[in-house]
Amino acid sequence: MSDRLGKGLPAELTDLASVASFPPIRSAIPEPDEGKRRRYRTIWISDVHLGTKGCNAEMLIDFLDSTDSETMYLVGDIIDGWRLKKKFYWPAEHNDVVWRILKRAKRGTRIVYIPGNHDEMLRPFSGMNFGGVEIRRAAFHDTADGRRLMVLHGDEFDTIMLAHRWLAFVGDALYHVMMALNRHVNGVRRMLGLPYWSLSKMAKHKVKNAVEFISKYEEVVARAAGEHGVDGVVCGHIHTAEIREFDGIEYYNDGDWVEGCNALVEHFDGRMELLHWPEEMARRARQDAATMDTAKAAA
Ligand SMILES: [Mn+2]
Repeated sequence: MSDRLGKGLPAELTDLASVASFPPIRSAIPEPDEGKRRRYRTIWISDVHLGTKGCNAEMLIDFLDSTDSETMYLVGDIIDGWRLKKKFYWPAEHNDVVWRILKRAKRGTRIVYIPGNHDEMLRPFSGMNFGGVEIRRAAFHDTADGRRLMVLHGDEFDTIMLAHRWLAFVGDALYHVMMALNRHVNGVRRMLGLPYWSLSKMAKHKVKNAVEFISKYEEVVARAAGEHGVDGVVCGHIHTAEIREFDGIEYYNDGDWVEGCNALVEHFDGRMELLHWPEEMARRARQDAATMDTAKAAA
């Protein structure tokens, strides 16, 4: 018997669909009303890695509950099919993220999902729509001020970057851990009268390479987009949020929801901005505290 759709539903997806109860019928964390949300013309998010412990789902839920847009691009690695295949992990908050995205589509947000390498099992469905979510291999976005941007996940350039590929796993976070470890180890060594150890040098060499890797990647992606005749490119994949320019081609990376918790947004006049959600949450907490103090003083 054939329970497979079209060209064949990949086994990973069948498993995922059955265990993750897609589509989720309700949200574990109640969604606040839509009145007070910040509205943008466009929102881009990527590298959420649902299905892994690294995913900052609660912060993403806060972001989704605080914002709205006419269009939202999911720029790949939203669901980590690789990791889910090895070890199944799907807490209620991860369902809540999916639920909120589908709810947005129902409310009228145009949702374009461009699968990445970790959710590549969805790539065969490019061109199809699921619950108001358009699956695309790549997309072109026209900004309010008339620029044309190419939107893709960004793993397309891994082959070009192959020589440095392993460095993609050596992120800033690891560097900071190494530096902290280095300080600690050398503090102890100094107390014991031992000479300085070279972990720091190794780490610095690695991070220098990591910085070069990121910069090179950004340039490769921007130049490739330039060859398509567009004004700029939006991608994700390397978990490093950035806005920069290479010879007149704009490069936008919307970051991730593992480490940085970033979103790229387009305002209604076409202005682009990178949001760092942990900072936004901290600012809101300070404002709430100030409001409480004012209320207390008035009472
Ligand atoms: Mn990726």
